[in-house]
Amino acid sequence: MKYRMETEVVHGVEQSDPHTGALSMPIYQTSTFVFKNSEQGARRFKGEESGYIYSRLGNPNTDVLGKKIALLEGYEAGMTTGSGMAAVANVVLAAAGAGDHIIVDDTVYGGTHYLIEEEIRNIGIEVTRVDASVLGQVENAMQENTRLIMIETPANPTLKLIDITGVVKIAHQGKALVCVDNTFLTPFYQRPKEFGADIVLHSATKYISGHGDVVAGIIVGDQKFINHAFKISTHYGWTLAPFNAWLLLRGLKTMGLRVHKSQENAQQIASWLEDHKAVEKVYYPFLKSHSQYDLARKQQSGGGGIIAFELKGGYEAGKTLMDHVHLCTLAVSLGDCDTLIQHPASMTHAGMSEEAMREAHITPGLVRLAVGVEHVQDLIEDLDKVLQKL
Ligand code: LCS
Repeated sequence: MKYRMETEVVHGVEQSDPHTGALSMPIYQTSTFVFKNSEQGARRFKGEESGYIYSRLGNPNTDVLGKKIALLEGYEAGMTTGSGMAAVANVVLAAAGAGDHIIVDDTVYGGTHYLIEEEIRNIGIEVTRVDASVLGQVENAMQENTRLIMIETPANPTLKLIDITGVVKIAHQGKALVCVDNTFLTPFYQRPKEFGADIVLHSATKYISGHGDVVAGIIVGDQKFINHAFKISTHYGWTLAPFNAWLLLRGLKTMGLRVHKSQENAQQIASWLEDHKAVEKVYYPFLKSHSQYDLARKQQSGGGGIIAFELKGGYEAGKTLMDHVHLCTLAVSLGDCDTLIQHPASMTHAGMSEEAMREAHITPGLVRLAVGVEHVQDLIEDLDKVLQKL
């Protein structure tokens, strides 16, 4: 990176239109691209000439977005997918096939949990779930045929952290790649590449978009891995639409402003919640009370915008809070300008068995707050009004 992150999100990777000089990249809303003649068509299909063919196989908007996130995360190459879940599936399929083994942390986004349990196991990929915050468990799970270790740090929704350096060391003693889902922190607050991770993925639906109007995914890694993963994407066809890529490029320009504001708000709200009588425990990486505070300080440059907290009143208190806040919007997702609140036990993780929920450390009174960019005092007053009555 030539400049600091706040500058690169605006300027990194040329986007202006060479034909008209338009500063904002045009939306290449096209399914196909015209060849000058049959010779050119043949050369492009054979890979002898660079250029576009058909938007599932590449489009200027998606290409620039992939390159831009690769730049921010410090990797050689990047690609986009139609959703964060497509990115997760794409990484697994690019790293492992039938007969291979993968290790997945026990606390991952609910959708990732279901993908692994209900699809990936069924296609003959062996899976071991571990608590990857305990490195001994990762070490014990390693096999000759382990090809991938998949982690989220901080994990959704408990904000458990995983020592990326430690996991990478174990993986690279064998033949496994490490993929970090960096959705929660973005490259602003954590760059897994600096700790040796091979692949980073994002649900770009979150902070990269920032406005709650797109579903999208990103994968970055070395050129060889991305070439292979991209080929898989062209086969499955989970391509990101050009307009959605354009919205993400637009959202990216303000990402610095948004993530810093959201983090500043989150740090204040987390400290305030810690002293509240209705709250049993607050989980926020940059609170000294977080059991992995030292690790947070080592591998993160900020605490991020997501807080989890445990209500003394358990499940019922969680539901009451959901039903009575006004400014904090009752919705899943995160990373938007709007503050979003959700209660995993009755919402995102409601379909999980009690045992799976216990394994993922989802307790009945756990609340997740994805802090937005509003005035922090308004958010505190909105929460306090309900918490006082619990
Ligand atoms: N990875 C993480 C860490 C996520 O939080 C999500 C979605 C995904 C991957 C999947 O991305 P998507 O396909 O939705 O773009 N997380 C959500 C959440 O916490 N609530 O709603 C969606």
